[in-house]
Amino acid sequence: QLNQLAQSEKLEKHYTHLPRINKEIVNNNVIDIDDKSKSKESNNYKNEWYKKYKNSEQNIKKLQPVFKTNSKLSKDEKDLTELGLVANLQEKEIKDEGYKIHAYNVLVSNRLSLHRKIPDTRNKLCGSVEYPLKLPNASIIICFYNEHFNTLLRSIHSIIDRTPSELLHDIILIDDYSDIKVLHLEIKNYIDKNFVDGKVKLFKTEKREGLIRARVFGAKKAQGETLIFLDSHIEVNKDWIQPLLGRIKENRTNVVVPVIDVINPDTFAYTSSPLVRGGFNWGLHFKWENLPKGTLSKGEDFVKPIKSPTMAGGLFAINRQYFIYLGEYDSGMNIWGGENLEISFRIWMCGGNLEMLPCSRVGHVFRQRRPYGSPDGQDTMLHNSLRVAHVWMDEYKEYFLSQRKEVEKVKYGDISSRLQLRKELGCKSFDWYIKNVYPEIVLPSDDDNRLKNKWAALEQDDYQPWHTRKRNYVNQYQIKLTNSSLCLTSEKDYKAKGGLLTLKPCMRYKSQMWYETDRNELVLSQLLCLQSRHPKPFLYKCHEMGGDQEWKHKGESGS
Ligand code: UD2
Ligand code: MN
Repeated sequence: QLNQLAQSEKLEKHYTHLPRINKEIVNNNVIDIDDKSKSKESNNYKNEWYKKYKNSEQNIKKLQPVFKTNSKLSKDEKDLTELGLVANLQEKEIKDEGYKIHAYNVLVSNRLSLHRKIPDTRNKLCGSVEYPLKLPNASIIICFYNEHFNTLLRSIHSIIDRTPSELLHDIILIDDYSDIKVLHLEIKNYIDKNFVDGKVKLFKTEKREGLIRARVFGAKKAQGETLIFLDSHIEVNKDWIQPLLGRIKENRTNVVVPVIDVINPDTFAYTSSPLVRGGFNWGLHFKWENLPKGTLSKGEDFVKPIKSPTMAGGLFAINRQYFIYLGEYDSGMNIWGGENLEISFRIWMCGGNLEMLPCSRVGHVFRQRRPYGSPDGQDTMLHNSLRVAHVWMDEYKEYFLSQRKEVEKVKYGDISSRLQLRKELGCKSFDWYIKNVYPEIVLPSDDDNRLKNKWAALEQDDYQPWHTRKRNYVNQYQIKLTNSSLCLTSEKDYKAKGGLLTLKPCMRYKSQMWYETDRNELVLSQLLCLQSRHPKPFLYKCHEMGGDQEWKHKGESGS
């Protein structure tokens, strides 16, 4: 019976994973399974192995999986489960498949509560900010395409758990014609069972529209005074909505975004993001950017609205009428990309105001790759960016076009209605936008050196927050006081934040070995950064923003 099973395709797949797991568990006990598995007899061998261990109490115990998720297994498979094999392997499959389809760890997501607690990442001062008693309500629009069930549900529950119900008009889910057909049904069932007040609504597009048209489709279903767009893999944080609605109440032309915290795609750990603003480069990629010097000089600056030249795109709040007045989105744009810069330029150039609100925090799963393409294989980012350039960028569009010679022949569709919109709204020029909203941007005509850096940045899709990117170490050394044999050493525990630094004989202690990173930081034990502060430097959490954690070598000698 087992032999039969082993031949079935499914188990074959399972068996191929066996050696790796066994090696860990059986551990030198009898045999090196990894080696044998490479031999021609590996299948026989595995069966032998299987028989041998099937009845070993001791090993069965060791092989117990962390948990079992196999209500659907056949009886034979259940036998294997007793051995701890199938469940483990199933988990591996779930995880691998999950990465393929969603580009994040669904296994971890499945294990987490749909109501899990997340750290309150706001500045302490946010707790004492007061908002008007009567805030406008919101329709929250979430479009999804093949989203992972539990992750989507956690997004919804986090909203319901952390939004005052009188402010939540409804949550409008738009299934953008997901290929995973059961998804729609499962969500519908879940909604019918769990959200009986009818505040969570589910719609489906008639064909795959892409996130831009799907959002417009959703906005047309909405009746709330404001619209809040969110991605389908997010968790909102404490009191996230009040700052957004408060600011829109002050003036309907305020379009506001929360700080986007990071949900790690592999671990689902929720961490705080630093205060940065949105910019872009001439490849028309969104990028995060340091705040202009002096923006955060007083305590209160950490809770005040911060003007941002662009938004990342996924998460923002806007008065519903104003969204319509401003021309919704460019529905000639396909699937993904470019709409974030388009709406940002449009907001600024046509009389609006785009801001980030530090006291509103929403976590987002930043994945390393986008797990889907466009049905017809179009490079939608390029297609959409061409529309942005031709409608909004006036003479500045040359900076974009000249970089990508191959784009001359690329068709980008009819843009006449968007040009018309620009005229009707009486929008300002792109030159005005650059000079007044984003004067810090480096123009290609600026000096050579800056140009070089800029070119390097061009191809990069830059929306991953800086601090989640891998830190690259370029060097490791001791820091020696000139003409002495004393080295910069962290006192006591090098893991202690705020730790003091002293000079001690150079001994290559762990507390003396500094890593230099490609961002000119000096990191001790791959953990804490050297930060300058009067009257002497100390160790602090790496904030990845340069400034007081940026150290440069002097002149030719490099000292
Ligand atoms: C970022 C934005 C995203 C969007 C995009 C540029 C954040 C956190 N995310 O990329 O919102 O502005 O830049 O276009 O700022 N979706 C559909 N139909 C599709 C494809 C995607 O409904 O055909 C959904 C998808 O399930 C998700 C949302 O649109 O909920 C955004 O897609 P994404 O998460 O792949 O985009 P992201 O975060 O990489
Ligand atoms: Mn996203």
